[in-house]
Amino acid sequence: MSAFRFVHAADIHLDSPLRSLALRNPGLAGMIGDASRQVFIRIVDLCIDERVDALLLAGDLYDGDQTSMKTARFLSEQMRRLHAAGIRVFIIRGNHDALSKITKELVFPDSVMVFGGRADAVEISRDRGARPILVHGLSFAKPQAPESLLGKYKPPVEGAINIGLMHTSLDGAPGHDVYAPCSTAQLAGSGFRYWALGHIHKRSTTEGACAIVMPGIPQGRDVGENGPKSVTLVSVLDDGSVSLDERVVSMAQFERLAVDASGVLEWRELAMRIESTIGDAFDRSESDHLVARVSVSGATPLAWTIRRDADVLRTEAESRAESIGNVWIEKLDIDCRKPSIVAPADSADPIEVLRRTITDEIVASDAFHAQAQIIVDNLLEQLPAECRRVLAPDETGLALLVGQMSDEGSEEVLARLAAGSLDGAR
Ligand SMILES: [Mn+2]
Repeated sequence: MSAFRFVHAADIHLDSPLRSLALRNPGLAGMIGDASRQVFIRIVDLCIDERVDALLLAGDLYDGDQTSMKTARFLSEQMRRLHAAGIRVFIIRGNHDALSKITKELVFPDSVMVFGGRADAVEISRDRGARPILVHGLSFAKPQAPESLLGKYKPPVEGAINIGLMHTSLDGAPGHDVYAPCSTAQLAGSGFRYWALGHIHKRSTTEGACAIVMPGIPQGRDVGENGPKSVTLVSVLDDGSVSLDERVVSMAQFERLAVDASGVLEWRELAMRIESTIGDAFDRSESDHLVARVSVSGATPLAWTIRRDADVLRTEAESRAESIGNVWIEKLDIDCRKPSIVAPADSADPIEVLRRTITDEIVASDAFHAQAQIIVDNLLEQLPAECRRVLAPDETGLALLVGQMSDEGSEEVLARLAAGSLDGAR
Protein backbone atom coordinates (compact mmCIF):
# COMPACT_ATOMS: atom_id res chain seq x y z
CA MET A 1 0.00 0.00 0.00
CA SER A 2 1.44 3.37 -0.92
CA ALA A 3 1.90 5.92 1.80
CA PHE A 4 1.76 9.69 1.60
CA ARG A 5 4.17 11.12 4.15
CA PHE A 6 4.59 14.71 5.16
CA VAL A 7 5.99 16.96 7.85
CA HIS A 8 3.53 19.41 9.39
CA ALA A 9 4.93 22.51 11.11
CA ALA A 10 3.54 25.92 11.97
CA ASP A 11 4.43 29.24 13.59
CA ILE A 12 8.09 29.24 12.66
CA HIS A 13 8.16 33.04 13.17
CA LEU A 14 11.41 33.29 11.20
CA ASP A 15 13.77 35.98 12.51
CA SER A 16 11.32 36.90 15.23
CA PRO A 17 12.69 39.86 17.21
CA LEU A 18 14.09 38.95 20.61
CA ARG A 19 12.04 39.49 23.67
CA SER A 20 13.86 41.70 26.16
CA LEU A 21 14.92 39.11 28.75
CA ALA A 22 17.47 37.33 26.60
CA LEU A 23 19.29 40.56 25.77
CA ARG A 24 21.19 40.77 29.06
CA ASN A 25 23.54 38.05 27.95
CA PRO A 26 24.90 38.64 24.42
CA GLY A 27 25.76 34.94 23.93
CA LEU A 28 22.25 33.89 24.86
CA ALA A 29 20.72 36.64 22.74
CA GLY A 30 22.76 35.50 19.74
CA MET A 31 21.79 31.86 20.20
CA ILE A 32 18.06 32.52 20.63
CA GLY A 33 18.13 35.15 17.87
CA ASP A 34 19.43 32.60 15.41
CA ALA A 35 17.35 29.68 16.69
CA SER A 36 14.29 30.13 14.46
CA ARG A 37 16.50 29.77 11.36
CA GLN A 38 18.47 26.84 12.73
CA VAL A 39 15.22 25.09 13.58
CA PHE A 40 13.84 25.73 10.10
CA ILE A 41 16.99 24.17 8.65
CA ARG A 42 16.36 21.16 10.93
CA ILE A 43 12.80 20.85 9.67
CA VAL A 44 14.07 20.85 6.08
CA ASP A 45 16.76 18.30 7.05
CA LEU A 46 14.07 16.10 8.60
CA CYS A 47 12.00 16.25 5.39
CA ILE A 48 15.04 15.27 3.31
CA ASP A 49 16.26 12.53 5.69
CA GLU A 50 12.79 11.00 5.94
CA ARG A 51 12.25 11.38 2.18
CA VAL A 52 8.77 12.74 2.79
CA ASP A 53 6.46 13.76 -0.06
CA ALA A 54 5.60 17.19 1.32
CA LEU A 55 6.13 19.88 3.93
CA LEU A 56 3.03 21.66 5.23
CA LEU A 57 3.47 25.07 6.88
CA ALA A 58 0.27 26.23 8.57
CA GLY A 59 0.88 29.96 8.93
CA ASP A 60 3.11 32.54 10.60
CA LEU A 61 6.21 31.45 8.77
CA TYR A 62 7.39 35.04 9.25
CA ASP A 63 6.93 37.17 12.29
CA GLY A 64 5.71 40.29 10.50
CA ASP A 65 5.47 42.14 7.23
CA GLN A 66 8.77 43.97 7.76
CA THR A 67 10.82 40.89 7.01
CA SER A 68 14.25 41.65 5.55
CA MET A 69 15.69 40.49 2.26
CA LYS A 70 18.14 38.41 4.28
CA THR A 71 15.21 36.35 5.56
CA ALA A 72 13.90 36.09 2.00
CA ARG A 73 17.23 34.82 0.70
CA PHE A 74 17.45 32.30 3.53
CA LEU A 75 13.97 31.01 2.80
CA SER A 76 14.59 30.73 -0.96
CA GLU A 77 17.68 28.68 -0.27
CA GLN A 78 15.76 26.26 1.95
CA MET A 79 12.96 25.99 -0.61
CA ARG A 80 15.52 25.12 -3.28
CA ARG A 81 16.88 22.33 -1.07
CA LEU A 82 13.38 20.85 -0.77
CA HIS A 83 12.76 21.29 -4.49
CA ALA A 84 15.99 19.49 -5.32
CA ALA A 85 14.90 16.60 -3.09
CA GLY A 86 11.54 16.38 -4.89
CA ILE A 87 9.58 17.50 -1.83
CA ARG A 88 6.50 19.67 -2.35
CA VAL A 89 5.77 22.57 0.01
CA PHE A 90 2.32 23.91 0.93
CA ILE A 91 2.13 27.24 2.74
CA ILE A 92 -0.72 29.31 4.14
CA ARG A 93 -0.33 32.77 5.62
CA GLY A 94 -1.48 33.47 9.18
CA ASN A 95 -2.18 36.62 11.16
CA HIS A 96 1.52 37.48 11.47
CA ASP A 97 2.48 37.07 7.84
CA ALA A 98 -0.81 37.93 6.11
CA LEU A 99 0.71 41.08 4.68
CA SER A 100 4.24 39.77 4.23
CA LYS A 101 5.67 41.01 0.96
CA ILE A 102 8.05 38.10 0.74
CA THR A 103 5.50 35.39 0.10
CA LYS A 104 3.92 37.65 -2.50
CA GLU A 105 7.07 38.78 -4.28
CA LEU A 106 9.51 35.91 -3.88
CA VAL A 107 9.56 33.57 -6.83
CA PHE A 108 9.60 30.09 -5.36
CA PRO A 109 10.21 26.94 -7.38
CA ASP A 110 6.92 25.59 -8.79
CA SER A 111 7.01 22.78 -6.22
CA VAL A 112 6.09 25.41 -3.60
CA MET A 113 2.44 26.36 -3.32
CA VAL A 114 1.42 29.46 -1.35
CA PHE A 115 -2.36 29.46 -0.93
CA GLY A 116 -4.11 32.77 -1.53
CA GLY A 117 -6.99 34.50 0.20
CA ARG A 118 -9.45 32.30 -1.67
CA ALA A 119 -9.65 28.61 -0.77
CA ASP A 120 -8.05 26.17 -3.12
CA ALA A 121 -7.35 22.45 -3.27
CA VAL A 122 -4.43 20.76 -5.00
CA GLU A 123 -4.39 17.12 -6.02
CA ILE A 124 -1.13 15.32 -5.32
CA SER A 125 0.15 13.37 -8.28
CA ARG A 126 0.51 9.75 -7.21
CA ASP A 127 1.33 6.34 -8.61
CA ARG A 128 -1.37 4.70 -10.71
CA GLY A 129 -4.02 3.02 -8.61
CA ALA A 130 -3.12 4.97 -5.46
CA ARG A 131 -5.97 6.72 -3.69
CA PRO A 132 -6.25 10.42 -4.59
CA ILE A 133 -5.01 12.93 -2.05
CA LEU A 134 -6.01 16.59 -1.95
CA VAL A 135 -4.34 19.36 0.00
CA HIS A 136 -6.68 22.26 0.81
CA GLY A 137 -5.58 25.66 1.99
CA LEU A 138 -6.68 29.20 2.60
CA SER A 139 -4.50 32.13 3.67
CA PHE A 140 -5.35 35.08 5.84
CA ALA A 141 -5.72 38.01 3.44
CA LYS A 142 -5.58 40.47 6.36
CA PRO A 143 -4.04 40.16 9.83
CA GLN A 144 -7.56 39.87 11.27
CA ALA A 145 -10.00 37.01 10.78
CA PRO A 146 -12.84 37.44 13.29
CA GLU A 147 -15.01 34.75 11.74
CA SER A 148 -14.66 31.07 11.04
CA LEU A 149 -12.97 30.20 7.75
CA LEU A 150 -14.18 26.60 7.69
CA GLY A 151 -17.22 27.33 5.48
CA LYS A 152 -14.94 28.96 2.89
CA TYR A 153 -12.97 25.78 2.20
CA LYS A 154 -13.85 23.68 -0.82
CA PRO A 155 -15.88 20.63 0.14
CA PRO A 156 -13.83 17.45 0.63
CA VAL A 157 -13.59 15.30 -2.50
CA GLU A 158 -15.41 12.08 -1.92
CA GLY A 159 -13.37 8.89 -2.15
CA ALA A 160 -10.16 10.90 -1.78
CA ILE A 161 -8.10 11.66 1.31
CA ASN A 162 -8.55 15.33 2.12
CA ILE A 163 -5.94 17.24 4.09
CA GLY A 164 -6.58 20.84 5.11
CA LEU A 165 -4.25 23.62 6.27
CA MET A 166 -5.82 26.21 8.54
CA HIS A 167 -4.57 28.99 10.78
CA THR A 168 -7.00 29.26 13.69
CA SER A 169 -7.27 30.07 17.38
CA LEU A 170 -9.80 27.18 17.61
CA ASP A 171 -12.28 27.77 20.44
CA GLY A 172 -10.02 30.53 21.72
CA ALA A 173 -8.56 31.19 25.11
CA PRO A 174 -10.03 33.93 27.31
CA GLY A 175 -8.17 37.21 26.97
CA HIS A 176 -6.67 36.28 23.61
CA ASP A 177 -7.64 37.66 20.24
CA VAL A 178 -9.82 35.46 18.12
CA TYR A 179 -8.49 34.30 14.77
CA ALA A 180 -10.67 32.30 12.41
CA PRO A 181 -12.46 30.64 15.34
CA CYS A 182 -13.84 27.15 14.98
CA SER A 183 -14.22 24.15 17.24
CA THR A 184 -12.48 20.81 16.97
CA ALA A 185 -15.98 19.25 16.74
CA GLN A 186 -16.69 21.31 13.62
CA LEU A 187 -13.35 20.28 12.13
CA ALA A 188 -13.98 16.63 13.04
CA GLY A 189 -17.31 16.76 11.24
CA SER A 190 -15.89 18.37 8.10
CA GLY A 191 -15.18 15.16 6.18
CA PHE A 192 -11.45 15.91 6.06
CA ARG A 193 -9.00 13.21 7.16
CA TYR A 194 -6.33 15.52 8.59
CA TRP A 195 -6.37 19.14 9.68
CA ALA A 196 -2.93 20.74 9.68
CA LEU A 197 -3.45 23.66 12.02
CA GLY A 198 -1.32 26.59 13.12
CA HIS A 199 -1.47 29.62 15.42
CA ILE A 200 -1.57 28.24 18.98
CA HIS A 201 2.03 27.85 20.17
CA LYS A 202 1.29 24.90 22.42
CA ARG A 203 1.06 21.47 20.81
CA SER A 204 -2.24 19.57 20.86
CA THR A 205 -3.53 16.60 18.90
CA THR A 206 -6.88 14.88 18.41
CA GLU A 207 -6.86 11.48 16.76
CA GLY A 208 -9.74 9.51 15.31
CA ALA A 209 -11.64 9.57 12.01
CA CYS A 210 -10.29 13.07 11.60
CA ALA A 211 -6.83 13.84 12.95
CA ILE A 212 -6.55 17.43 14.14
CA VAL A 213 -3.04 18.58 14.91
CA MET A 214 -1.77 21.88 16.28
CA PRO A 215 2.00 21.28 16.25
CA GLY A 216 2.88 24.37 18.30
CA ILE A 217 5.85 26.67 17.79
CA PRO A 218 8.98 24.61 16.92
CA GLN A 219 11.26 26.92 18.93
CA GLY A 220 10.15 28.65 22.14
CA ARG A 221 11.05 32.32 22.40
CA ASP A 222 10.64 32.96 26.12
CA VAL A 223 9.87 31.16 29.37
CA GLY A 224 6.15 31.33 28.55
CA GLU A 225 6.86 28.94 25.66
CA ASN A 226 8.72 26.39 27.77
CA GLY A 227 9.61 22.76 27.16
CA PRO A 228 10.79 20.90 24.09
CA LYS A 229 9.16 21.98 20.81
CA SER A 230 8.35 19.86 17.82
CA VAL A 231 6.86 19.21 14.41
CA THR A 232 4.73 16.25 13.32
CA LEU A 233 5.77 13.59 10.87
CA VAL A 234 2.58 12.16 9.37
CA SER A 235 2.00 9.04 7.35
CA VAL A 236 -1.29 8.48 5.50
CA LEU A 237 -2.03 5.09 3.98
CA ASP A 238 -4.48 4.38 1.15
CA ASP A 239 -6.85 2.67 3.58
CA GLY A 240 -7.18 6.04 5.29
CA SER A 241 -5.13 5.21 8.37
CA VAL A 242 -3.05 8.06 9.71
CA SER A 243 -0.06 7.83 12.06
CA LEU A 244 1.50 10.75 13.88
CA ASP A 245 5.09 10.92 15.00
CA GLU A 246 6.13 13.90 17.09
CA ARG A 247 9.70 15.01 16.34
CA VAL A 248 11.46 17.43 18.68
CA VAL A 249 13.40 20.04 16.70
CA SER A 250 13.96 22.85 19.21
CA MET A 251 17.53 24.13 19.52
CA ALA A 252 16.92 25.52 22.98
CA GLN A 253 14.19 24.91 25.52
CA PHE A 254 13.10 27.27 28.24
CA GLU A 255 12.37 25.84 31.69
CA ARG A 256 11.32 27.22 35.05
CA LEU A 257 13.47 25.61 37.72
CA ALA A 258 12.78 25.73 41.44
CA VAL A 259 15.72 25.52 43.83
CA ASP A 260 14.79 24.69 47.40
CA ALA A 261 17.07 26.62 49.73
CA SER A 262 15.32 25.41 52.90
CA GLY A 263 17.73 24.93 55.75
CA VAL A 264 20.80 25.94 53.72
CA LEU A 265 23.49 27.24 56.08
CA GLU A 266 26.36 27.92 53.71
CA TRP A 267 26.70 29.78 50.45
CA ARG A 268 28.63 26.86 48.94
CA GLU A 269 25.79 24.46 49.71
CA LEU A 270 23.32 26.82 48.02
CA ALA A 271 25.52 27.05 44.90
CA MET A 272 25.68 23.25 44.80
CA ARG A 273 21.90 22.93 45.02
CA ILE A 274 21.57 25.35 42.12
CA GLU A 275 24.13 23.41 40.10
CA SER A 276 22.46 20.05 40.68
CA THR A 277 19.01 21.45 39.86
CA ILE A 278 20.15 22.87 36.53
CA GLY A 279 22.31 19.82 35.81
CA ASP A 280 19.34 17.45 36.31
CA ALA A 281 17.13 19.67 34.17
CA PHE A 282 19.75 19.66 31.41
CA ASP A 283 19.93 15.85 31.54
CA ARG A 284 16.15 15.71 31.07
CA SER A 285 16.16 18.38 28.35
CA GLU A 286 15.41 17.20 24.82
CA SER A 287 16.97 20.23 23.12
CA ASP A 288 20.63 21.17 22.59
CA HIS A 289 20.44 24.12 24.95
CA LEU A 290 18.61 24.74 28.20
CA VAL A 291 17.58 28.28 29.10
CA ALA A 292 16.62 28.34 32.77
CA ARG A 293 14.62 30.72 34.88
CA VAL A 294 15.76 29.79 38.37
CA SER A 295 13.64 30.53 41.44
CA VAL A 296 15.37 30.13 44.79
CA SER A 297 12.99 29.87 47.72
CA GLY A 298 12.66 28.45 51.22
CA ALA A 299 13.46 29.32 54.79
CA THR A 300 17.17 29.70 55.45
CA PRO A 301 19.32 31.74 57.84
CA LEU A 302 21.08 32.96 54.66
CA ALA A 303 17.89 34.66 53.41
CA TRP A 304 19.07 38.17 53.98
CA THR A 305 22.59 37.54 52.61
CA ILE A 306 21.06 35.94 49.51
CA ARG A 307 18.91 39.00 48.93
CA ARG A 308 21.78 41.39 49.55
CA ASP A 309 24.15 39.52 47.22
CA ALA A 310 21.65 38.50 44.55
CA ASP A 311 24.08 39.62 41.84
CA VAL A 312 26.84 37.42 43.28
CA LEU A 313 24.46 34.45 43.37
CA ARG A 314 23.45 35.10 39.78
CA THR A 315 27.09 35.18 38.68
CA GLU A 316 27.68 31.98 40.64
CA ALA A 317 24.71 30.30 38.92
CA GLU A 318 25.92 31.53 35.52
CA SER A 319 29.40 30.16 36.02
CA ARG A 320 28.03 26.77 37.14
CA ALA A 321 25.73 26.77 34.09
CA GLU A 322 28.71 27.55 31.89
CA SER A 323 30.70 24.68 33.32
CA ILE A 324 27.83 22.26 32.56
CA GLY A 325 27.81 23.68 29.02
CA ASN A 326 24.86 24.71 26.83
CA VAL A 327 22.95 25.89 29.89
CA TRP A 328 21.96 29.54 30.28
CA ILE A 329 20.50 31.40 33.23
CA GLU A 330 17.79 33.64 31.84
CA LYS A 331 16.80 35.05 35.23
CA LEU A 332 17.31 34.31 38.91
CA ASP A 333 14.36 35.01 41.20
CA ILE A 334 14.78 35.02 44.96
CA ASP A 335 12.04 34.41 47.46
CA CYS A 336 13.79 33.25 50.63
CA ARG A 337 12.83 34.05 54.18
CA LYS A 338 14.44 33.68 57.55
CA PRO A 339 13.34 30.58 59.45
CA SER A 340 10.92 31.56 62.19
CA ILE A 341 12.85 30.99 65.35
CA VAL A 342 10.76 29.87 68.25
CA ALA A 343 12.90 31.05 71.10
CA PRO A 344 11.78 30.62 74.70
CA ALA A 345 9.93 33.69 75.92
CA ASP A 346 12.64 34.31 78.50
CA SER A 347 15.60 33.79 76.11
CA ALA A 348 18.50 35.99 77.07
CA ASP A 349 19.97 36.04 73.54
CA PRO A 350 20.36 39.77 72.83
CA ILE A 351 18.81 39.48 69.34
CA GLU A 352 15.83 37.64 70.83
CA VAL A 353 15.46 40.30 73.50
CA LEU A 354 15.53 42.91 70.76
CA ARG A 355 12.99 40.94 68.69
CA ARG A 356 10.58 40.92 71.63
CA THR A 357 11.06 44.63 72.14
CA ILE A 358 10.48 45.38 68.45
CA THR A 359 7.43 43.19 67.97
CA ASP A 360 5.71 43.50 71.36
CA GLU A 361 6.50 47.05 72.28
CA ILE A 362 7.43 49.07 69.21
CA VAL A 363 5.50 47.64 66.25
CA ALA A 364 2.41 47.06 68.41
CA SER A 365 2.35 50.63 69.71
CA ASP A 366 -0.07 53.36 68.54
CA ALA A 367 2.80 55.81 68.18
CA PHE A 368 4.61 53.51 65.76
CA HIS A 369 1.42 53.01 63.75
CA ALA A 370 0.81 56.73 63.49
CA GLN A 371 4.38 57.32 62.28
CA ALA A 372 4.27 54.41 59.81
CA GLN A 373 0.96 55.69 58.49
CA ILE A 374 2.47 59.11 57.74
CA ILE A 375 5.42 57.55 55.88
CA VAL A 376 3.18 55.24 53.86
CA ASP A 377 0.79 58.11 53.01
CA ASN A 378 3.73 60.19 51.78
CA LEU A 379 5.02 57.35 49.62
CA LEU A 380 1.59 56.57 48.19
CA GLU A 381 1.13 60.21 47.21
CA GLN A 382 4.19 60.00 45.01
CA LEU A 383 2.94 56.94 43.12
CA PRO A 384 0.70 56.91 40.06
CA ALA A 385 -2.97 56.28 40.91
CA GLU A 386 -3.01 52.79 39.39
CA CYS A 387 -0.09 51.69 41.63
CA ARG A 388 -1.87 53.10 44.70
CA ARG A 389 -4.95 51.10 43.87
CA VAL A 390 -2.93 47.91 43.63
CA LEU A 391 -1.00 48.50 46.88
CA ALA A 392 -3.91 49.80 48.94
CA PRO A 393 -7.24 48.87 47.35
CA ASP A 394 -9.14 49.97 50.50
CA GLU A 395 -8.61 50.85 54.16
CA THR A 396 -8.20 47.24 55.28
CA GLY A 397 -5.76 46.65 52.42
CA LEU A 398 -3.72 49.64 53.54
CA ALA A 399 -3.64 48.44 57.16
CA LEU A 400 -2.50 45.00 55.95
CA LEU A 401 0.22 46.62 53.84
CA VAL A 402 1.50 48.68 56.78
CA GLY A 403 1.49 45.57 59.01
CA GLN A 404 3.31 43.48 56.42
CA MET A 405 5.93 46.17 55.77
CA SER A 406 6.52 46.57 59.50
CA ASP A 407 7.01 42.80 59.94
CA GLU A 408 9.37 42.55 56.96
CA GLY A 409 11.28 45.61 58.10
CA SER A 410 11.73 44.20 61.60
CA GLU A 411 12.90 40.86 60.17
CA GLU A 412 15.38 42.63 57.95
CA VAL A 413 16.86 44.68 60.80
CA LEU A 414 17.18 41.55 62.94
CA ALA A 415 18.66 39.60 60.00
CA ARG A 416 21.24 42.33 59.51
CA LEU A 417 22.30 41.99 63.10
CA ALA A 418 22.43 38.21 62.92
CA ALA A 419 24.03 38.08 59.46
CA GLY A 420 27.41 39.29 60.68
CA SER A 421 28.16 35.91 62.21
CA LEU A 422 27.16 34.07 58.98
CA ASP A 423 29.03 36.28 56.53
CA GLY A 424 32.16 34.21 57.04
CA ALA A 425 30.27 31.21 55.66
CA ARG A 426 30.64 32.56 52.14
MN1 LIG B 1 -0.75 33.15 14.40
